[in-house]
Amino acid sequence: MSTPPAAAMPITERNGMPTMTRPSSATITVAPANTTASRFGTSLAPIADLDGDGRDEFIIAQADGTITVCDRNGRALSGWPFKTGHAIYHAPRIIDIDGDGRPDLVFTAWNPEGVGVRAGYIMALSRNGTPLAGYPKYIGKTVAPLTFADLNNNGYLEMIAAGGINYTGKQLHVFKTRARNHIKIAVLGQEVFFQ
Ligand SMILES: [Ca+2]
Ligand SMILES: [Ca+2]
Repeated sequence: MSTPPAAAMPITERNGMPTMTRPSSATITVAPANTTASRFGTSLAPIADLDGDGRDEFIIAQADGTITVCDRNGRALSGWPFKTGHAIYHAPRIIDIDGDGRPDLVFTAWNPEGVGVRAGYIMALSRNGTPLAGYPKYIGKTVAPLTFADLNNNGYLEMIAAGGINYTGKQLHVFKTRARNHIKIAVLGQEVFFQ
């Protein structure tokens, strides 16, 4: 099911962040899809309305493997934090990876004590902080954020992960997902799709 794309809104930049402005009043700032990890595992916190109340939450990933979702007052939402116990070097991607209409958090983690393919994995969490079916997916040592693209042009995004460092298996992993080939955000209470 899809909704026709809305009329384009002017996109400018403010404080280094892409900003879309409606001529009348409202301005929203959209976090970058990929935020840059430093060697210490810190990164910008993505924002998304995970609980559907119309207000964005902050998603914070720490180098010790803790993912926390906080409301605008800094309070952790129910079900959070989620502790992997393994290093995370980038901010999670917020994407509806299982196609149920609710946003999920997806990221890679490195387990230095893991051997071979168990040294790293992709984890996907529901907005309530529970692992999705089929996760984790073990791909060997991995520290890079995930990339999503519709490689076979079927309307669904494939998930692309670089992994396998110090592992003799595949170095690049591609997984099918149920995420659709568009980005959906809420603007003034209306859903807007960007292809
Ligand atoms: Ca919210
Ligand atoms: Ca979902």
